Amino acid sequence: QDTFQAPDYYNINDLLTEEHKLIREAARDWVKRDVSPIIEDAAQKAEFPKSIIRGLSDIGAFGPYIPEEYGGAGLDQISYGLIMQEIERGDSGVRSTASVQSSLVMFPIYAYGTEEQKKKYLPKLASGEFMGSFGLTEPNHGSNPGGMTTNFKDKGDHYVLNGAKMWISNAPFCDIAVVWAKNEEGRIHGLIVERGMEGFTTPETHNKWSLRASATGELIFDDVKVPKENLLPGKSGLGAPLSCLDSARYGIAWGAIGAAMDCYDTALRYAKERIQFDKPIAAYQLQQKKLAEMITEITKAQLMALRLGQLKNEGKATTAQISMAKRNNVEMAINIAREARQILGGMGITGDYSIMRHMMNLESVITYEGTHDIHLLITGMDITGIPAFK
Ligand code: TGC
Ligand code: FAD
Repeated sequence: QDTFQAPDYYNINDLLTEEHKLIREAARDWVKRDVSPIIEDAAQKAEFPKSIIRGLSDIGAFGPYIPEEYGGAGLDQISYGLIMQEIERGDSGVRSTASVQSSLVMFPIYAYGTEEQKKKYLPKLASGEFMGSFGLTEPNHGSNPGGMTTNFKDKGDHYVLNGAKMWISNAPFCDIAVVWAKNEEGRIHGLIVERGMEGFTTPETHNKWSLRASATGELIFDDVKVPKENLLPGKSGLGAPLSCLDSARYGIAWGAIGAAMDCYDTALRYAKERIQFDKPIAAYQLQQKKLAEMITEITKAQLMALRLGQLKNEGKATTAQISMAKRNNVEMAINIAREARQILGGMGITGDYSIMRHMMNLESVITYEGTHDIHLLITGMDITGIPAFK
């Protein structure tokens, strides 16, 4: 049974609206009921549990901030963050699926698509009838997506797409992919590629020790004919995919708090119950130091995420502010997972507890959506005005 109790040391709850709390409770209840009982088995088997797609849609995790007229939940950015926090409390892989669907597939179609594209795809993505993936990373271009070689040529009434994307969440089962590719002038555009188009394949990536309950794969394009109406006309250049990353990275800044809260809650409970040398291990200063530092770091991360959410609601959050929160909160979560695992001793390495799964998942979270190093360099560039990437 999932007995999770969310830590809220600074009464951050009081800063939320009634709507925020209702949305968070609905997501929390759903994770307890439908995710926690099945997720360890899915991770052990390295299978994405498709049974949760409907529930993700029901709690508003597919397009939380996309307007209701397109099937989204029409919520604010803090609600979006709270949903991501609760889902990642269950598992980072489940949050990945929601992040990709919302911020990397629905957002670019909503922001840069035509009215026809929005009507055709967004309601089906919001309901989970269509699942999407986002192809930016390539085998030879990860941190440097601007160097991509995937390309499309204008053939009169259609485009022909060639190339390959790697490390793509949801790829093995996606119905559509938002793919970033260069035209003949080398300008980056987004194209909607549909499963079934000839020459489009999505082989799964196996043998992952991280994010095992999320399906990862490649997107391979071998002379794929893409109708011209599938190009996203609203924005081109590297800034178009990077703007989608802003939204997903913001969600991760909240999501990581969920994983950290779960590790802390599990470790605190265990420390109070586990007796060694005739006392609960929570009575020893070394364990208290770990737990006290965890709750301090969680509280700082919660405040950072909430303030960032307020800035996002006002349309004022910058890319660099989002990078700082993603970087800080994921590192916070991975450190807490490692400390919490130690508090559980040998039990910490088993699947009877969620901590080791969170710890392994967070190795992906600290790498994708911009590595820990890249986010540090984004902060460095912002404060000095000098890009140190190249
Ligand atoms: P740079 O020259 O800095 O920028 C190119 C153009 O883009 C503009 N721009 C942005 N526009 C909107 N939003 C942003 N956040 C933007 N950041 C930059 C910029 O102004 C410029 O515009 P213009 O008009 O001057 O051309 O680009 P660069 O090539 O030097 O690269 C900068 C760098 C390294 C920060 C960027 O490439 C980067 O962020 N790299 C990391 C790649 C990354 O995060 N990939 C993620 C792939 S998706 C993923 O991981 C999904 S996991 C999903 C899950 O399961 O949750
Ligand atoms: P590299 O870019 O090769 O980096 C290797 C190391 O070099 C890192 O430590 C990095 O920080 C460092 N480094 C690179 N450049 C610099 C520099 N300029 N200065 C200092 N250090 C540097 N991508 C998508 O497009 N869509 C997805 O859905 C998606 N899902 C993913 C799911 C998973 C499970 C994983 C693991 C990845 C996913 N990615 C996805 C890809 C992810 O975004 C990339 O892995 C990430 O951007 C890093 O690229 P890379 O793996 O090629 O590493």
